[in-house]
Amino acid sequence: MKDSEWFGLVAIVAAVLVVATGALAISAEGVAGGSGAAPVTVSYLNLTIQINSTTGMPQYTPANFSVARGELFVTIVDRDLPASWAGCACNVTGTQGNVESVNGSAPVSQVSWTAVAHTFSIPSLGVNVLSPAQTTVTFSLWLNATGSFSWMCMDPCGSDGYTGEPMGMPGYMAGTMTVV
Ligand SMILES: [Cu+2]
Repeated sequence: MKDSEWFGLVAIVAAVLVVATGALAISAEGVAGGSGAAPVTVSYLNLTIQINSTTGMPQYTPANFSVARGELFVTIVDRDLPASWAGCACNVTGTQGNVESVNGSAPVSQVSWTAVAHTFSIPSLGVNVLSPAQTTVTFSLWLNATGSFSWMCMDPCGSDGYTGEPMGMPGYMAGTMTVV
């Protein structure tokens, strides 16, 4: 091998190493959600929807909660009855894969409007999850930013549809998710 060929080979190997190192750095950032080498934080949130025995209105518990930035696994246990929301497009959005699971089902991107009782929606994050009556819903969110995010139920579950209680009522069908 001539000297010029040898130097050429060394240059090619060096270039390949540079490219490979760059790819590793990119994938490590991807796994950590763009925050360098920091480990991914995984947290869990359990929400229940049941009829408040005093007011007789369906209520999310808890309504105000804190979660960690990173990957969040959410479970909603819905003990209410269906609302027969005829205007519902009932598409799942903003969750990982834009899907949810109902009673442990394979992931679904849509739920029948005849089954839905409430939603868990965070408009500022594009999140919309349908909660069918008498089911357990599971889904996951990727939370990139800290801060306070308002959530609400978009299903007209109020006494007179969209405006009556408990629609929009803090502590019942609306609240704040704080990401720390
Ligand atoms: Cu509701």
